[in-house]
Amino acid sequence: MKTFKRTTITSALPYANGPVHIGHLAGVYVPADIYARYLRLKNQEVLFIGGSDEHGVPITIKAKKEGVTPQDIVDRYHGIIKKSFEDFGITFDIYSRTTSATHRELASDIFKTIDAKGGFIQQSSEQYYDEKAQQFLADRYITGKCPHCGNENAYGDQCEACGTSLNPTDLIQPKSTISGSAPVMRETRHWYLPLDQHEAWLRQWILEDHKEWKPNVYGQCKSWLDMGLQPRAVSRDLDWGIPVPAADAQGKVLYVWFDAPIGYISNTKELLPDSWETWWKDEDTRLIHFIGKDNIVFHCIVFPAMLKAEGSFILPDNVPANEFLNLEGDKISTSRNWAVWLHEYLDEFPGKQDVLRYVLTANAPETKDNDFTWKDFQARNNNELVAIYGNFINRALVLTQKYYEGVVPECGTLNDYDRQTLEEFANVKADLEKLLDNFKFRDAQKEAMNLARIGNKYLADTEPWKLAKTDMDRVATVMHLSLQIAANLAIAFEPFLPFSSEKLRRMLNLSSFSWDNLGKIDLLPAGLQLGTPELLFEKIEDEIIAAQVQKLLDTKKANEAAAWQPAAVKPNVSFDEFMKTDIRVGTVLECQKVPKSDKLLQFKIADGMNERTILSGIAEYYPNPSELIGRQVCFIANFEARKLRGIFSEGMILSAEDADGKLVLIQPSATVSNGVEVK
Ligand code: B3M
Ligand code: ZN
Repeated sequence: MKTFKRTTITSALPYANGPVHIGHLAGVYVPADIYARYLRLKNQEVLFIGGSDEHGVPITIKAKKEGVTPQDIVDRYHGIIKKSFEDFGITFDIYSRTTSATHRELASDIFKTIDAKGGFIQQSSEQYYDEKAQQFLADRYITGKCPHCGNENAYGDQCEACGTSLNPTDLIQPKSTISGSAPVMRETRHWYLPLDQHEAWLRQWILEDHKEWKPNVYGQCKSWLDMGLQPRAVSRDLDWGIPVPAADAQGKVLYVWFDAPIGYISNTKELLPDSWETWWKDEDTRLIHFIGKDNIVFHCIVFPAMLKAEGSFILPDNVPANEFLNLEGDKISTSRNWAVWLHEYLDEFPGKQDVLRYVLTANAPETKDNDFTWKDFQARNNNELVAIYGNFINRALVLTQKYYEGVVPECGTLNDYDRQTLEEFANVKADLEKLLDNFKFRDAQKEAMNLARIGNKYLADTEPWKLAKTDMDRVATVMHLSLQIAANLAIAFEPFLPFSSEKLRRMLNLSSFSWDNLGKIDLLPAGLQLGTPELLFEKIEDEIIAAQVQKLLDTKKANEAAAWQPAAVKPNVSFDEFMKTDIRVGTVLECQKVPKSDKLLQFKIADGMNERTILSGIAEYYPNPSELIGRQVCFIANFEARKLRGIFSEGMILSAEDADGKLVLIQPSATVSNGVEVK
């Protein structure tokens, strides 16, 4: 294994067309931050680069929808995203953006260098053009009928009804979303990166030289390479992006996936105008990309091919991509608002950044898609953070306060049980390193929690509160060791739970705070005055969780209502057939719930001739049935009588069923005589 002098860590640049949610955090930013913090604690040279991806078609579509400019959109979301990351303690050395001047210039320069070296080919192709709007249409700007499922509103790249990915030419009766007119085919020329020419070295570099990459990453690369690589267009006909720096490039910009990864480099350059090249060109620098699985091909194949074509850059040493995080069993979706947004979480759980960081790492989708549920969130908080880690720290500090006024007591002679406990955590440092070095953050966090378990068990077994009655020497030793374990926890958890570690560090008055100290038992000298004990974590009650679950249920309902479509019309009936159904108006005389039934209401109706009893399954929509007394309703008078729950129902009362399934009674718009016919 080659040793490196420094590490450049990048994390995917989120599109600045919406806020960030727990899926982003779990898949990319928390792992990248854990890694960056870990290396810094080890006193290694690290640079952690982030930023917003501010080009691309979705941003222009969002702008158009809102009647603002794309710049307005990215300004808004860049700010929100940047703040969310700061709030969650993601320690970027810089968080910049791809609309910066530095980026624009560097992306242009890299394009020019590759172009000058003959690293691109140009190809013509036919693409849809909107003659009315006088512009070429990106795939997303074309809608039409899906050839697979018949959905009338499929997009040029995908049908959202059946999930099939499409080409714009697959659409039946395509339409431009800009002018509404039917687009025509027109020839256009673009620059392509001839990936086919890079295939041989990519095969060697990934499949032979990087067998250590995560199986999900390696496997995806292998299947791309085995399918054979094709030239990829790196320019687009669009008016939002970085203009293609070449002759005859009017109206063309760099494809967003060409400029975005260069953002890593330009953000480094913005931060370190004089030394940025050390982080990107020196063979002693190790480059690590943290991304989600949908970005693997761009980071493992396309971007390396760009860097190679340019000629002066290093290639990534590893790309620890994660799979996806689902939310309560469903795919996270921005358009369906099926997400836990970071800025909303912080409003609703102020100060609880570490709880989310903990849960997301405990459930990180490292090897397969994983699920976030609020119940699990609560359980991990209450049963792990509070009951194990928090409880141990609290007992250690409160007892020290009680017996020694918060001063670290002298350690006496260790007994066998002390030694056995110390042995158990002697390996923590090595174990943690092995996991962290291999991007196994879930297991690493578990290991840190095990250390807290050891501490908890030590206190539970030694019971210093009982010893205090008989043997204060022994209490001193137990508390001394417990406090050393607490200090170790502050270090071990720092990459994962930085806010709590900071708090704990203050409470322990812990000055030597580095990874090297992990596993030592002399971190807090006897005589040291500790700070005031505070709770590290607090229990989260059922109501709080129920409210979050309800919020998601409301979202689901709203989505269903938005997606609602009227049922297809039934086959025609003749006038005579219709007249066979005898619909009449009557007045409600009595109305109550049928005992032991959630659904049924029992009505007594004045039907103009007599009174009749009708049962209707609308109880859940009318919680106060007596309110209905005196109302007029429509009912089918010649509906065959049926016995329900031992009661004869003589007719059927008419209701309309709303999009969300709710039933509402049909009532004449003015009072009429009981018994009149509805026709
Ligand atoms: N913006 C896609 C994404 O947010 C893209 C990543 C760019 S990384 C250079 O998933
Ligand atoms: Zn379809």
